[in-house]
Amino acid sequence: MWHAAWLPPEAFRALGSRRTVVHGDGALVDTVRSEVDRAVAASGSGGGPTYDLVLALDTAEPLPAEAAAVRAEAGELGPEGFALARREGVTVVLAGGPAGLLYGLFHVVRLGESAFGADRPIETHRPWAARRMVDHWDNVDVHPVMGQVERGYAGGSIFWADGAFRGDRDRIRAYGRLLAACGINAIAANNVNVHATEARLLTDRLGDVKAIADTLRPYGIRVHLSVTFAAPAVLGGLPTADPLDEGVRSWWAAATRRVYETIPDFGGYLVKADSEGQPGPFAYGRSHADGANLLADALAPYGGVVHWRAFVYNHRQDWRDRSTDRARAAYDHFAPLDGLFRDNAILQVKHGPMDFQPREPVSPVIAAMPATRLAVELQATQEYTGQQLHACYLAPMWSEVLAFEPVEGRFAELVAVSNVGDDPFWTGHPLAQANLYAFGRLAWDPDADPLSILDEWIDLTFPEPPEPLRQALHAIMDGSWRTYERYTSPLGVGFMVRPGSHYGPDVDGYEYTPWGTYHFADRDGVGVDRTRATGTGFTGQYPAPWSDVYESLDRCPDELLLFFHHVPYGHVLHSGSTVIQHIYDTHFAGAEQAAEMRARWAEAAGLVPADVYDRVRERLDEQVRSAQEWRDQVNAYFFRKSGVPDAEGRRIY
Ligand code: BDP
Repeated sequence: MWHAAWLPPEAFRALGSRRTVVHGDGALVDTVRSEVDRAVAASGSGGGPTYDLVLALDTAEPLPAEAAAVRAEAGELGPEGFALARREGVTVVLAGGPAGLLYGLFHVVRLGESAFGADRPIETHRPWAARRMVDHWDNVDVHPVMGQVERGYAGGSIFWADGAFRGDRDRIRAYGRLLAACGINAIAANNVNVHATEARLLTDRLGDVKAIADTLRPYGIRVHLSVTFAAPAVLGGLPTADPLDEGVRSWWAAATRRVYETIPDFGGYLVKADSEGQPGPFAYGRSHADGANLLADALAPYGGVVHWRAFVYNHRQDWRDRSTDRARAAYDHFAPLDGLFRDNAILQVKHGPMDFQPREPVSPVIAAMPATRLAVELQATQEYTGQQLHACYLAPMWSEVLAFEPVEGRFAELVAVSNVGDDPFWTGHPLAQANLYAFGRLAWDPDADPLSILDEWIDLTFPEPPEPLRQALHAIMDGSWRTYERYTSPLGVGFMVRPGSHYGPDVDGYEYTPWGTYHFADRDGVGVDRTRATGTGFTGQYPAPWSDVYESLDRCPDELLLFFHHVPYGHVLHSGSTVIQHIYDTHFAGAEQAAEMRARWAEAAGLVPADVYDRVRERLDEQVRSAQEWRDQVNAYFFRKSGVPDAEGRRIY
């Protein structure tokens, strides 16, 4: 069995003790009705004598007077929007479409009793992004190195096990509820690295995709599929997968027609091409616009979209050749293609120029492609942020990305790599649930405050939380991303992780490898010179004034200093500390803060279910151990390189 995560029955208490009327028809409205019925049944109250909650589609006829009044004032709600008001003892949710009714219902659940108190003036809610998507890096076959879920830290896949569809529809349905309750409306059901079995999901294994789509549809979630660019060759037996070849174009058209015959509301394709060994258009001398447009054209008749990933770089670099810079790659490949993509091709860009490090600047690609539809990809699965063994609440980082001024308004969709598996707590670390929840809420409203979102998650997950529990959770989670940043690689330099697994420190693990992920530490200094003046020129990929801010040693923010500059250990930061002393101080502080986090969790004993308590406790033990390991290795490494002692005289090994 599995935990109810942020939808335990108690979260529906306020709803369950009401008499509710639902107006409207259709599958999603039926879902709303069944949610209401379930809440009423669980409360055992049978609801009040007269209705005090109206949930209505704005097209429903006739509407009760209260809802008709809201309709008269609500304005355009859109297919997923809703209006909420409370007047004369009746709360009204009026939705522009069935999905909006579902989101309105979950909003009432979030509000709890406060939805039924004093009068509330009419407020309208509409999602910022039309698509709010999670990508599952789930394999159908167990991959010999990556396992069932690539970079998965929460057990097996909820969709696939050992080469087949798991068939556990109850679990998939429960997952759909969780996603809908935080506003997510699309998933990709398989890994972007498409191996032989996964490729066949497009053809003879399409029935499994249909089963997932059918199960998630009642929660307003559309299913997308990762496909291999080589499909016409590997599945269709064609001699080529050249995007301009007529045979290839017809193959994709026919394959896509079959997909839509089977799954009429299929979302579209997700493609990782010419990246880390995946096939792509480069093999045929074609551009990535040619590649993306091929699939976009096949999908267009059905309203489908292709998400084409911008994560394209050379992973076989010569580390001795300092002229290449992996950070530049996505921009160099894609910025010249701006304006060449079809309307239903969406370029999916990782939020940073490298690869989901705990601290990176925002990718310059996002500001460079005004004539292209863009999605920003975040990583909920904690590949580089503690692998769901460490508590690391990522929403504050994501908020910073979303608020970065040059990219605001430049992209229209958010995607997260999923952190979910078949673990009873869904995410391995129970507190990692908050990352998935927060992702959905930020995709709905990027301006939402990450700490308020955390409160929402706390209230839903541990209904009516005692104040000490709320405080302990905030003490542990609010600053956990910055704490993680403190005890791992310093000042934005990244990648001091163990190669392959990406867990734990290995200070030089990637330094002399082909992956393009270097820190260049020597006896004099550390950091990557990405300036135009003397370095790789990466700073020039940003618009002004950011290109100048990052170029300038004086103006570059401390936390990104080593991402953009190679500096001596004695370089003085804006904070007043030297780089070397900052490294020592933050690593001692980060490890201490991890220990404090563990101490605070003791306050939650008896206030959360015992298995949740124990699981979090175990993981905090590991976090404390691992943070000390990071501290000791990073500090010892820089002490030995630099020979500079710690000003505080603390022990460095
Ligand atoms: C990297 C992961 C790798 C993924 C790749 C990607 O290490 O497993 O396949 O990203 O995003 O972070 O395609």
